[in-house]
Amino acid sequence: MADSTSSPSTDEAVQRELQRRSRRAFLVGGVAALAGLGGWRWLVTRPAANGTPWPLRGILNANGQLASEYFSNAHLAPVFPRSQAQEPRYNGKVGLGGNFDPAAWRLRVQTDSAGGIRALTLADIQALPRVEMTTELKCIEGWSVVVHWAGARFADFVARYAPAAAEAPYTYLTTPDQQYYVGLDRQSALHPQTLLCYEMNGQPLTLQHGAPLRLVAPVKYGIKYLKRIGSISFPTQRPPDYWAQRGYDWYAGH
Ligand SMILES: Nc1nc2c(c(=O)[nH]1)N[C@H]1C(S)=C(S)[C@@H](COP(=O)(O)O)O[C@H]1N2
Ligand SMILES: [Mo]
Repeated sequence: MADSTSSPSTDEAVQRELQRRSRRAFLVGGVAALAGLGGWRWLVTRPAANGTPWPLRGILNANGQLASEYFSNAHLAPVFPRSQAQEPRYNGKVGLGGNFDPAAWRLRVQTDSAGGIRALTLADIQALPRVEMTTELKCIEGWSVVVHWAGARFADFVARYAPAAAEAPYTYLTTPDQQYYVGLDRQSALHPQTLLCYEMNGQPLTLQHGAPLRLVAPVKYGIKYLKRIGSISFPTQRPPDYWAQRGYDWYAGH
């Protein structure tokens, strides 16, 4: 592609180049331009602007609405200083009813394609490497809030407890009563910022916010942050999704 021979060498040049293109042409051309700049190894060693290497940040800004599988796990959502973290509103309570006892809770995990199920405790999840991050929870209703989370990477959970699932094309999570359910593509599930969270803003999760365990996926809208996870499985077909069935985009990336 012609563009790859004239690699833009400054942030401004990249911006100008991006603006020159149509959105569709850009998605393809932008990736080619990055390849021309020397590929991902170069990209990820660039100084971060707002938590994301600057060439990619520019692209995300210019192209924020396109869910880009192209960027794979090099697409990181912005991170914020912990001091900016706030208490999110209690939003969405589907599947949070009933007489729920977090102490008796078990996470049911599909461990293999033959239908094997394993019941895990919160201690099992907390035994995985602990990750903390301060990211923005964005609701499709139009509000957003910066929150500090602690939990385990979903990718680490898969590697430890469902190794065969690492190659499964989809992940499916439901509340214990199966009233709320979320489907994720494999790349989003294994994304380094996708966490199984047990703490919010330095405190154990409250019931309203999904105790004892919820999903947090900053590359997605809040509709995917399933609270009170009851089961996790790894289907080969695209699973249903509560909000996708009500007209929202199945991927719900941003
Ligand atoms: N079980 C369950 N999880 C859910 C929802 C829900 O209705 N039920 N709503 C989602 C939506 S739309 C958002 S924006 C976030 C809000 O999380 P919060 O209540 O911790 O702010 O939870 C998500 N997870
Ligand atoms: Mo939401």
